[in-house]
Amino acid sequence: MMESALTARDRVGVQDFVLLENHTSEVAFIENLRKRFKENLIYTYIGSVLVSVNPYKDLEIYTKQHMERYRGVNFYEVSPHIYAISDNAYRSMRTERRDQCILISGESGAGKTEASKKVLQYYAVTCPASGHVETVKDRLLQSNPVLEAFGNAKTLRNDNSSRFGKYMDIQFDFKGAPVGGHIINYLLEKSRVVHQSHGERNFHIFYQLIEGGEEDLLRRLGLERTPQQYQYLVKRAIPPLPPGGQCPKVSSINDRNEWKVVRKALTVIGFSDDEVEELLNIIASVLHLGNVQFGGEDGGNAYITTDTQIKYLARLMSPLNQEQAGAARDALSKAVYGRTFTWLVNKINASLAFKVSLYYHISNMAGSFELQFCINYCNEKLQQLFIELTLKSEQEEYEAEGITWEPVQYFNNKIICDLVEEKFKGIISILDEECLRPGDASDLTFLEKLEKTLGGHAHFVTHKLADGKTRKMMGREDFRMIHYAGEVNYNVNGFLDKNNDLLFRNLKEVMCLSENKILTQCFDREELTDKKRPETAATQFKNSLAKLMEILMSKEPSYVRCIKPNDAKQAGRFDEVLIRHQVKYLGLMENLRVRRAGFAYRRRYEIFLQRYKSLCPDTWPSWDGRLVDGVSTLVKHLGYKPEEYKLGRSKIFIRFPKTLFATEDALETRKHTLATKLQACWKGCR
Ligand code: AOV
Repeated sequence: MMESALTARDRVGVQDFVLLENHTSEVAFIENLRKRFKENLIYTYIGSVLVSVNPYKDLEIYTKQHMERYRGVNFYEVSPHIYAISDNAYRSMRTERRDQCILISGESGAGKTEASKKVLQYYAVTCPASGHVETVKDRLLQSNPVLEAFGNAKTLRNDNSSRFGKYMDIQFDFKGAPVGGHIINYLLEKSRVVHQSHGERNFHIFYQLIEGGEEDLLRRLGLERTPQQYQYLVKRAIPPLPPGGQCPKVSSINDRNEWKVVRKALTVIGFSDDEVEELLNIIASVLHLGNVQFGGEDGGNAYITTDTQIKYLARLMSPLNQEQAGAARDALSKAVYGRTFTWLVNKINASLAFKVSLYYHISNMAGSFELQFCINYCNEKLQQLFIELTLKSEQEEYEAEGITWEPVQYFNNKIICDLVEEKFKGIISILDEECLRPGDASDLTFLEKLEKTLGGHAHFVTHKLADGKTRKMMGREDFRMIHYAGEVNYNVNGFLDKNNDLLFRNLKEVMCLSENKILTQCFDREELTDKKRPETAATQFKNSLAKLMEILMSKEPSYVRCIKPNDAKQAGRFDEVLIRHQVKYLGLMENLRVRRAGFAYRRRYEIFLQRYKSLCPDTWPSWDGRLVDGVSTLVKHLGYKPEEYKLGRSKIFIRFPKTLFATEDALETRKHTLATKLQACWKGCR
């Protein structure tokens, strides 16, 4: 027997959270997510926002047939899908001629990278192509494995975690064919090059090269096929320091196969064999550099204990003590790797750039950043943008439809953004001030300054209480921020160093003298003569974030909010505590509240009429008059009360889900009765 609409809703929940009976209840929200997750329905909308729960298993929902199903179809007519978001953005770009962006957010392992790949694949398959466009499509797709090899690593939370922030533009010509692309990278986690936490790995490329590199290539690079040989890959514990990653093999990763994929991708993107060799030379040098060990002389100066050919290091580093020499070596490795990564991104960009007179962008942004502080600051900014734009688009729609706007109360997190970025008295300004101050500046003097300037701020807390007493449960080296998503403690240790991100001048000089063409591009001689102090890491990040916000504000956004269902990376496990936390931190309840403040449901007249016209004798089988009159006749016949709906210029707005459900149920009943009648008739005929 056919399942009624009511029982189907009981089983699989609603496909748009705005249709939840009790939209302010977090319990109902999570219950709906759970129902759908159990049925492998990983996607649900909040209006036009897509919420996605990582299934941790391959679902049969990304085939060519699925892509076709979403192509050119109205957003709400098919079940929620990343393809619907992709298609909708593409069509808005073409019909409204406005740049679009798709913003993907969520915590590590929630599925951001996968989602962005699905968007790319959708465009690669469904968009028209002509002439050189095929190569652009290929290059766009092939840029992924390359960036992942150099920018992703196994972490405890995700076997393929992006350790950098990514923003990608795809440019389309007036026919809607992708003709170019541009990638901006943010804050690569460089510290991973020299150290990884237990159970984590360095960037994939190191293992791929060692496992997959051809014999003669490895010989030229002086590499052995054993990761255990390399300090940066498997660090022995040197007391008091704990051991490093210790995790060269991961069951879910096949480095040898990946090597082949990456090597081929480099060629497709347009790297010559010589360039590839130079690139790999740098990767190998970093490994060799990591194996340079220092001992301590009686006088305290370092000497190199490892017998390698890198003699210059000895000369350069001998004025340093053992610890300083090690730190200088690591700083060099980080700088070399970090700059090479940026070079790689620029190189990919150059290969994607095509001059076209008319183009639009569809962009997406995913990622994780070096400093937790920067990640949280970025999230705070994105949340601000999100609420502003959601409110704005609601308001615009009401205005366009001629319906009075009912103001919505919401929490504006500007106060927290200001706390971080405001000139002179924001945390970044104070940090920079300490970094520039000669003399006794340290992480602790930075904390003191924060206390002096920000003590008493509603979103900033340290262990010091106003009356001079100390707050229990808080470390003396910590400050706490009350983010919109919750409280986070930050330990100030290392803040100054990471922000300064300094590299000894003489090491820079050596790099400039290198014969490796990539390195000479990465280390510009002008840098040596430039008297100006380079911008600090936090300020660089603040500025690039401001630029990003500007770009995003100029586009029409779509949102994908990714949720990680459990920490074990297991299929079918729905960990409620973890999910509740993410629902909060992604601001989903607030988003739903804004979206539901006025009307739960809205549809264009023709779509509404088409779906429900059979429920009224006056509109069935067709309505010849004006659409708005047809809808009006229909809903009056269905018994809608005046306070339950409004008629705009092109759409009907329905205030409560129950009104719509009653109509849906009526439709199901009618279909069912019709089917029974037909069956009876059929039997009669036989
Ligand atoms: P992330 O991008 O959000 O983390 P990923 O996109 O790398 O997370 O997803 C983590 C893993 O979850 C992937 O490697 C897949 O195994 C699985 N996964 C994610 N989405 C899907 C899906 N739609 N279908 C099947 N499996 C999926 V990070 O880059 O760590 O912030 O830095």
